[in-house]
Amino acid sequence: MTISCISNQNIVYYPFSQYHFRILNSFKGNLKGTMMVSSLPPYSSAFFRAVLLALSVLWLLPEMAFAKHAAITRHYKFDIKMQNVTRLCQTKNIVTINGQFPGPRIIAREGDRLVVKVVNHVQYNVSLHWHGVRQLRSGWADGPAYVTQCPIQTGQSYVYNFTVTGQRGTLFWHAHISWLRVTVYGPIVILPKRHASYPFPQPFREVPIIFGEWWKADTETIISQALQTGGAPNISDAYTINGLPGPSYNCSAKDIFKLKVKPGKTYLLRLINAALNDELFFSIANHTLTVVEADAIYVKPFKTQIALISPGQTTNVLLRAKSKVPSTTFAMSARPYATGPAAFDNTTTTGILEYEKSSSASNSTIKKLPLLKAALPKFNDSTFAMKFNKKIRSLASAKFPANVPKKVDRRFFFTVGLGTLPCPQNQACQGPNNTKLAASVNNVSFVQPNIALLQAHFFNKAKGVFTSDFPANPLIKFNYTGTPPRNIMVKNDTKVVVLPFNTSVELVMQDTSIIGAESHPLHLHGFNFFMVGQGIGNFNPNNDPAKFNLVDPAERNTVGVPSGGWVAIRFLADNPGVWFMHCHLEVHTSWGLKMAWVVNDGKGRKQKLPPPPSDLPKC
Ligand SMILES: [Cu+2]
Repeated sequence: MTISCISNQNIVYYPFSQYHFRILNSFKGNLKGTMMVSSLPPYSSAFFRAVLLALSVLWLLPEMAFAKHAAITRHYKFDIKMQNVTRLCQTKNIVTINGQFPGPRIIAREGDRLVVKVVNHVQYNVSLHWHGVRQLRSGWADGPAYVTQCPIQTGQSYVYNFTVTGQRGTLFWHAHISWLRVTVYGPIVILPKRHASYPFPQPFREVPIIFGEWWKADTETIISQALQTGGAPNISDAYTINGLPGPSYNCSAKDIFKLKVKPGKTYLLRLINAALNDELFFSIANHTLTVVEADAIYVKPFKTQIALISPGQTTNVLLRAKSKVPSTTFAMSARPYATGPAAFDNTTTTGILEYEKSSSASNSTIKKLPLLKAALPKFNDSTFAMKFNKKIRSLASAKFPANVPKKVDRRFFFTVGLGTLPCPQNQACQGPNNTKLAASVNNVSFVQPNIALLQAHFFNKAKGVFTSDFPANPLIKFNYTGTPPRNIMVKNDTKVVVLPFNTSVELVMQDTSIIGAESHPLHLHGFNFFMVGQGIGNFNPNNDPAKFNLVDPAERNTVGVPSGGWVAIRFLADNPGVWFMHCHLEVHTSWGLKMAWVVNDGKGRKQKLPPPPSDLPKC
């Protein structure tokens, strides 16, 4: 069982059996290792002297040090190691951080620097990604393997060093190589600057709720076999809430996430979808949720019974507990929103919302209360999906403006979807008509290079690694959401789009019906983008742009391309580096639904990517 609560003033963790956290009674204490008041360049001797001084100041005068918010550096140590974990009656050796599943949470305030030392003690190559963190001029810390870094090899380490600038809310971190993120993930909580308040009533407690996906079998074997045979990988056996599947699964009566609430209090639930391959509906029986934030950006609050959250997305919702203790408990359930042609795990994960009795009533005999079920939409409810996504709007206030690019320098139109690759000779393949299943962007199925794109770019060694001719438009036009063309073969290649610094980009992503229409949650590294439009069917460049919302569109890092439809986004390429963009359904990424943007340095001193840290892993 796991409950962990965070209040803005006082960080208090309630550790239960699965999810171990230190109890911290305020942000005065350090999280792990040292914390320092610093704006000095790291790793100089002056810096270390300053650290010692700062620590002694903190030790003697902690209150004074926090009289006003000073950005600090927070150190974490992540040891990647194997750990036996039992779920659904089966024990499995999984990759974890520090032996924890889900992994430890990272907490910072807006403006803080995070320094995470990652040491790899497992047989796999690993890299970690700080999903949604903008990584302004710190692209070397972004994490996708072979994009911004070579993976950390067994026995090696790497220090991820970055500052959280202009963001506050919920994000998460996860492994970014192969399918290791299936068990290697955890929350990132970014609190507002000290003395800054939320644009909504201060919740009584804050609770991360991280959804995951669980396979009984070894997922590295599953995906490597699927890529060999060309067929679809096996579906998962369960979904989890904070690592726990809940009562609808075999052997899981004790593996239930329980949230205890006090009547009348308001809770901020930090929802994170860390599942590999499934978008999820989430609902709490007989309770209304108020959505207040998405992807670490405040949104115009709206009430809903059901939230939809795609892999890679995070959503903060307020839950107001009923004023009187009810004589029932309430299911908190999640199950997939699934639109594709393939089989999917159609099971439901459930946690339990319980009300705490007042102290006078606590002596009465504890009886088992009935569990009220949560109602969820049908699996393919695209109408709900489209309506829900339309409700997500930026605050667009003076304090939290929506800086939507009004002029567009470059326009792109990308098809995203499935396709096939030829079966190698002397092999039988399990894709359609003896082919291998694949996926692509503008029919380019991305092939991972042998060294990181960012290294190749930074050291002017792109030759033989990537080419800069990623198509801005489909090379062959067809009725994208109608009858697919006869030839559905994709091309394997490593291509990027190169953008000058500060290019404002409009990108329309169009789902295709090749093999089957499907919703694709596309994730962009290094930027937030504005979702200015979406629609069903084929994008119409003559009529649709007039309907774009340039006033208060959602600002996100992951957006669902509607099944059989399109989405239009805008972003300003103001962050030099190489930025991965891919479907956050991991199976589609494995099949090649990914590409990268290269953003060149600008002329200004603060418009250039600094050189890599000396411990950047080698391939
Ligand atoms: Cu996809």
